[in-house]
Amino acid sequence: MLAAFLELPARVPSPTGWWNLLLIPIGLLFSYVESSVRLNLFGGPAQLLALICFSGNTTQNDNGGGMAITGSLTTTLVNVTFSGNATQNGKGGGMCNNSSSPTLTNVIIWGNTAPNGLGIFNTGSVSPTISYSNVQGCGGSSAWVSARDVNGGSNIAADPLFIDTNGTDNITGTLDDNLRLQTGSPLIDVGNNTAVPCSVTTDLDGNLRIFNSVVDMGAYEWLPIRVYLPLVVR
Ligand SMILES: [Ca+2]
Ligand SMILES: [Ca+2]
Ligand SMILES: [Ca+2]
Repeated sequence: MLAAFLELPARVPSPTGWWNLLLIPIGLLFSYVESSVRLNLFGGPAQLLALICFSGNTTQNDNGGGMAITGSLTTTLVNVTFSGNATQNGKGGGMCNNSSSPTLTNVIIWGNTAPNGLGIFNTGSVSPTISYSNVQGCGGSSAWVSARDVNGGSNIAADPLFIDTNGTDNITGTLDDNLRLQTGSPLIDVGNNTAVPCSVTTDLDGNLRIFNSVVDMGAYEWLPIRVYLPLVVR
């Protein structure tokens, strides 16, 4: 069980954009990374990353367009979304695990680009465990294709049906990017509730984290759109 967050999200500047930063007892939690700078984790205390969208992060020559984890630290990712990240000449458009074996649950890695290792690139002695997640190209748990990632079960490989990955400005990595799930997304109600830290009660929008009894994959929980017709009084 994880203790409650110490602070509500606070916007802090990154070298070229901004991050929302949460502090939790076991380390730093970045709730949103949206800049041209990817997140790098090097050693240090155990890290929990939850309710995060990595979108539009790029690197020229390094591995891991969205983030890179280096060293033998304990990293847990829960309900994190990687989309629209890229490495131009490296490997792993979404993330790179270098001598580190994170645990991924309820995670989406979709629509990231790299010359090699489309979503995840592993190097060194690593064996990330992935479960209840949607990873592009993984084949799903029933037809697992990755020799380096451990299939923890209940994984799928399906178009997430994001609402609009690059938003109304059609530019990936800006504030209007919409990585919420459309109605009918195969990622709705297929996550693992027990992986959600008890201190995480809302999604990235501040809505209920678990709606319809089962948590969705990714940083956002799908909610039905409720339309209320205007009341006409005669
Ligand atoms: Ca945009
Ligand atoms: Ca668009
Ligand atoms: Ca749900």
